[in-house]
Amino acid sequence: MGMMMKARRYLRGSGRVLVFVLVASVVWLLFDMAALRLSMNDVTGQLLKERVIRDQQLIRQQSRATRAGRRGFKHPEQRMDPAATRAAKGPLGSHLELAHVYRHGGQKEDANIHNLHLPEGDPQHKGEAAQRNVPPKRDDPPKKEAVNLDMNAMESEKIRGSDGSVKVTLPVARPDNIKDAAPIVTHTSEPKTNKKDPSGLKAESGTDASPLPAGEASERRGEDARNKTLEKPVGSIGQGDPKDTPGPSIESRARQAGVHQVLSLDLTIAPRDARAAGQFGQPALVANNEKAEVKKRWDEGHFNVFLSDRIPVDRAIPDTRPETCAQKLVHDDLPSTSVIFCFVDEVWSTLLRSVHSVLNRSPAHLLTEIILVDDFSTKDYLKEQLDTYMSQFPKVRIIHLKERQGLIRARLAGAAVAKGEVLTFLDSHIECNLGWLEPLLERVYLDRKKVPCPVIEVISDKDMSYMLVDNFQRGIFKWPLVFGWSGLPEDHIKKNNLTISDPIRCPVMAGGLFSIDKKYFYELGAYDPGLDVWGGENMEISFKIWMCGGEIEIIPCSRVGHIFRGQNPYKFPKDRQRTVERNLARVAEVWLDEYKDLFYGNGYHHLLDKKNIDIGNLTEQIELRERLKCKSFKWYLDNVYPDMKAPLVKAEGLVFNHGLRKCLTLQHGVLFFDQCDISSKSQHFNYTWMRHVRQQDLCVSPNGKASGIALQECDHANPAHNWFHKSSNSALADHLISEFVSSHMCLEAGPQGDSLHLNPCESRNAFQKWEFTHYHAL
Ligand code: UD2
Ligand code: MN
Repeated sequence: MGMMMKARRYLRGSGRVLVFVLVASVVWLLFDMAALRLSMNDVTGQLLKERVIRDQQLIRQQSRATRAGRRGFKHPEQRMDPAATRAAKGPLGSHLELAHVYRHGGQKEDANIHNLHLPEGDPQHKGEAAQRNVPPKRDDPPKKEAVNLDMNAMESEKIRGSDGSVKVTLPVARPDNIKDAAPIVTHTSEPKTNKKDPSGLKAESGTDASPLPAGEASERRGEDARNKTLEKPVGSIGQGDPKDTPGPSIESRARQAGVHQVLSLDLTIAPRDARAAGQFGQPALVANNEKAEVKKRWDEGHFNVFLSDRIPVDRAIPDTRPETCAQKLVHDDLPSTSVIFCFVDEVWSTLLRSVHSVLNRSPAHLLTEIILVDDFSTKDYLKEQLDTYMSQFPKVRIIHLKERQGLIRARLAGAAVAKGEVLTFLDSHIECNLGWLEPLLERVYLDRKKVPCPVIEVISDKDMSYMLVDNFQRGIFKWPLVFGWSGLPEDHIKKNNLTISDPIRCPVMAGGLFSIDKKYFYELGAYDPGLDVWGGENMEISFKIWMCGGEIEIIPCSRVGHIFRGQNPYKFPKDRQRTVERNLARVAEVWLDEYKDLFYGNGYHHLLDKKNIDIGNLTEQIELRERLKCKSFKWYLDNVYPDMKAPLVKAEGLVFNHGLRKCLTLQHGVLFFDQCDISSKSQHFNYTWMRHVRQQDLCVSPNGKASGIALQECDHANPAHNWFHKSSNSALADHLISEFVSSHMCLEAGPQGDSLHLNPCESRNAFQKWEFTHYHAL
């Protein structure tokens, strides 16, 4: 009782306050401790989280490193290592001599040029080299890699969430495509519902086109659009070219449209017969007792047709893209494309494999249609049998041309009926690789005047294996308009900080594989329809694109394999060589301006005599160039292909005579000798690609009578104006040998310096030795 009283007393007045403060302090202390514990938890949590993320990154890095090392097929990031960008030096195959090609005309070998060896001065073979423009192959042996790629192909699709975590989803393939041993017939990328949905947009919400689980896709895309616009879209990857820096318009387009990671679609991801020949792009083997059959069937396509027929038409191939490609962003509203294949007498299995690779590895909503243009093939299987087979794919349309048009006009026929916003041309013996289409369309989307080409990889003509090619390769040409591949100069890569996945500006395209905005294609006047059958059209479209405001690029994240053949497996309606050189002459006349001399002067002199060739009417092509206000060829060389050496003359300056020790002088229409004076215009002569020794319009030439020399107005068709000089390493290299007379006659100065005549050539005669001040191309 007393205790209670005491307590009550304490709880009265100031005592009450004291107790309250005490209790409050205790409670406060307790709270504080709890809070401390909470925040401790927070800190440890944060630390833990960071460690987990770090570990995750480490694991990811390690697995990437081991994968790259193990597989070898992927591009290691070793662009600073010159060996990585240098082409394989070895031969591609036993009968293919991959070497430095452009040796004609005594030019130095260019270690960066990869093509086939051309016999010197034999233009007939030049077309052949152009045909077999096999890109430089990587050293990596394909066999080992292919096996590992299999494992990679089976790997689940990884999607990076907005929180940076990596989510693993199911493989992209639809369940019905994973079934073992399903017949090829059912293996189509065309969902049945597509028949009812001609818009082809159905895939947007389904699992077909999206690597995300159904339902999540559209949601996630919206999220991507909001969160990822700050990241570089594919198209913004720079290469030191101001055009490639994303301007505000692209940024705002990105914000409006939304972006997503490139869809790495592949319906062959779970091949039904993993042990099938050539599966995963591995080399297929031929037994000894089958070799005769291989040989017998070779000429049907000028590659191993026997093996091609044995390999599944929907085989899997290794994903050879650089590592970063799968993470690249592309826009949600890319334009859709018509894929156009032209063919004449294509091998059945190769044609089918080409078509299946497009169906299986393209997002359905971006593929308007596939147009097959049969260029009046002679094979029966390319008629009804083909129509029947393709009828199961609603997107495939076939045009049978009524007469042979050649690939150029066949492509035009395909383009004329195409409904897609973009045209994508492909050869009929290719295999499109994973994620090949979106990176191409992205470039067109960013700028309709960009003409993107995939990296062309090599499908071996012998064992049908899928082979990786060197990084940083671009398409170039050498005179006389011979296509080839060349590695980007190392300092250019360094200066512009290029990575292996950045688009590469290309002076010319190989020709067979590219996407182009359809309207832009027609604005450019499409192809010159006067080009026949095969050859030269890649030069024409390349010059046209660059000179009339467009750009050609190779997109390393888009890869397509192609069978490079040793010979055209089809007949040419006219002589093959004449067809190709006629096409090239048309291109030279329309596009090369004064540089056409370099074309004719490097092995095509004979085309200058119009009696030898009818290149047809060029009026429309020349008018087109004027109408489009295209830039000059000089502009093209200076801006697009500055590393190309294109001197307008072979030599120039004073023409010094060794015996006389004086220089040739032309004054008031008279030729004589005088003391050499470098500043004297009357002593300045050019030695041209036409092999003229000329001052302005006047050419030094035999006067026809006796052995005298005269000045005549220069004429390309007159062989009397042509002189061989330094054309060989022979004892007559310093001489000026008349091309006009059959026996070797040389230009000789009279001993007193008062005459000039043609005399039989003598190697030691100093009065027959001449020297120009500057030699540009000898
Ligand atoms: C390359 C190009 C090719 C073309 C050619 C020059 C690549 C991979 N290939 O030679 O597309 O630019 O250089 O013209 O860049 N075809 C016809 N009708 C004909 C002749 C050919 O439809 O009269 C088809 C042929 O079936 C093939 C395509 O055109 O699908 C290209 O012919 P190619 O494969 O013989 O040319 P290629 O690869 O040697
Ligand atoms: Mn081809």
